[in-house]
Amino acid sequence: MTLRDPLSRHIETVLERHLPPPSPPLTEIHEAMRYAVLGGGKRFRPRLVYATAHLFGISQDLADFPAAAVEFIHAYSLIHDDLPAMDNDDLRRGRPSCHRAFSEAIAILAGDALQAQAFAVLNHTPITLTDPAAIVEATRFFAEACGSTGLVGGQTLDLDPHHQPQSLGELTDMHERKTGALIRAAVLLPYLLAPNHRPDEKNDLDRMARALGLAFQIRDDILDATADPVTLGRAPGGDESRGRATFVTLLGLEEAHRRLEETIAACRSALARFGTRSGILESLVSHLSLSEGAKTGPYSKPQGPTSYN
Ligand code: GRG
Repeated sequence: MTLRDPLSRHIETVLERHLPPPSPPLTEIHEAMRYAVLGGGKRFRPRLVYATAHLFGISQDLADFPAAAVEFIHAYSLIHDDLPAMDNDDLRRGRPSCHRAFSEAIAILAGDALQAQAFAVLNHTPITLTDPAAIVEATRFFAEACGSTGLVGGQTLDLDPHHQPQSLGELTDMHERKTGALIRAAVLLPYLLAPNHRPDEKNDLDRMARALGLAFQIRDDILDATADPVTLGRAPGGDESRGRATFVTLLGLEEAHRRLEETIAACRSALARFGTRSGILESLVSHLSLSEGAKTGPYSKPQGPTSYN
């Protein structure tokens, strides 16, 4: 985890602020929640929230709430994904996964509590900074992204051995839910919360968000097939060894690389109408590139503007 740039430090502070203290009688569950959230991670989703907030000119104070909410959902999904009933992974971010560091029961409950906490935080968005109706709309949208047609639906399809994706279309549909829905929420929540947002800008933003979710997953599949365990923070080749289709198993490595760069280009094209307002968002998009010529490094260490205001 790098804490070098101001935005990284800010994100850690915001996440910490919205987590319950590890004190009796709930010390263990709160420690497990803190372990899962504060134990590293590249913070891609909160960074996306701040980048889109910048695009729509909304304050960091306002963006803090959706930023914490999306990261809490992400942390819960990783805790549950690692459980024996799901992927049964012992390692997450280079450390024992939550159920290994605590118990299975505590890990399940920590995930449950983080999901509730995400919605609590989103609903604490100050009404002095945005319209209460916008908070209601954002909460509804967020619930759909997290629920059985979004994140949970994608995970359900991924775990079903009888319905493994056979085609690129089926694989893309599964990942639009499993990985894409939360990335889309990270992009669209600031738009929904922005006072006086322009409805005519939503289509291009949404097109960008969907392409970004896809690019993120293609990149993750390429890294899973090629990176070493230390870089990954987990055992590589997990999906393939479980017999699951990935963009690499369906397309081959070379074509997966080509699709990744093509999808990143689609993100940039969808952002074109926003001009310089989308500079920080575009820089995050660029960090997903794995091409030799890419000037940027991993998105954990952005080299562009690190604070969005
Ligand atoms: C349990 C409802 C439920 C859903 C789980 C997100 C997910 C669905 C499973 C995670 C499995 C996985 C490795 C998916 C690939 C994409 C992904 C979410 C990678 C991890 O995200 P990063 O790289 O993680 O942003 P860090 O550690 O940086 O936060």
